[in-house]
Amino acid sequence: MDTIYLDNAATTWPKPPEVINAMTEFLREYAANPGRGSHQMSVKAGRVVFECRNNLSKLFGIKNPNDIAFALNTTSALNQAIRGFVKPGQHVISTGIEHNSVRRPLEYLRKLIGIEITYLKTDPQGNIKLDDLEKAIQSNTSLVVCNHSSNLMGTILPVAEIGEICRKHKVCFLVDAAQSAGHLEINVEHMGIDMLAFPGHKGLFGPQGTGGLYISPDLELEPLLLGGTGSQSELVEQPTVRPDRYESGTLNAVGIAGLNEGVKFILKETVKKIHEKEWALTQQLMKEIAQVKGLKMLGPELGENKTGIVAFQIENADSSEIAFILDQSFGIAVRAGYHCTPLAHQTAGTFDNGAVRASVSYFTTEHEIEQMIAAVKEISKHYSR
Ligand code: ALA
Repeated sequence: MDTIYLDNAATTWPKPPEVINAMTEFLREYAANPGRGSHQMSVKAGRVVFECRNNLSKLFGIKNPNDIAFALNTTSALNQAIRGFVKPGQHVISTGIEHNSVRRPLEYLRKLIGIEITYLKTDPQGNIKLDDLEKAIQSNTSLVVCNHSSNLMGTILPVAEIGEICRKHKVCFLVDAAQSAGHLEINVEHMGIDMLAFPGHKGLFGPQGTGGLYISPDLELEPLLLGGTGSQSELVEQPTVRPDRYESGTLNAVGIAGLNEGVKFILKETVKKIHEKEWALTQQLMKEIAQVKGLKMLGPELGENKTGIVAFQIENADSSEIAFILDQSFGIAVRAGYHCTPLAHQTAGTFDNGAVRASVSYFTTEHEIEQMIAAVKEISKHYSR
């Protein structure tokens, strides 16, 4: 049985063949240390890292590629951003649909250095009111941090409008692009984004262990990691030069070689086309499973804009059990439970039992969605009373 892979919000699969080829070529022909030696292999490894930074800059409207620091994933990028920026006594605003990768660093700082946090009220579909944001800003507010799209519901937050409010009040704006990079248009200049944390292994089609953080040239963060940067080795202190300041230790250059091809693939296909296809697939799935008795769908209604995520609960059924049956009996991979976002589950009213989440990618086919629909209909029969 071929796997029908609907867990793309966690990690996209399959990857474009170019990604795999570039990684194989890197390992076979020039897997030396980038930015460390002056020999030809090292220079070639450094070049692919440089090229990837350039392509990411094109994708996100970033002027200087050196303002991007590579990271292991969105979580490490968010930790660098939050823990490197927020100071004792400051106030941070976030929302009721954040991932633990935002919530936990914030709560850690609350305990450690006494920061204040406001989570904006969020409706059950995951929407915030911009008015509430304006009202929540205090004289000591230094940062607004939110996701661009919810990893539970696919809800899209109005980041350009939030960015405008942040600019007006001179508050720094950090966006968690875990579910939007490669899926939705992002332009840090036009959207007023000061820091952008993004994964490589999701919408950008890179391998796991890749991602990054854009840091506006106007900001100076406390680096989370200190150590070898391959530059200014004579200094006792961490260099200030970018991106080295935020990239201690050998980079995952083989992963970045793959990510580079993933980003090139997106630039070629266009984010618009990718989003349109993913949205159409969610609509196909939502339209059909909405008719299943006892099924509760989370997030935006049919016809509304969203990313490629469809989460649901079936009455009388445990979400993990549904995911297990989908996998074992139908060969369909989804993710169930709390998706590292208890906040969003509280907002959606599914904190009791979690939810089943199906997430599509550009490579998902209509036929695969038809099979998912048939499976959900079949499984639900066993739970209807
Ligand atoms: N944060 C990822 C997800 O939503 C892993 O599944």
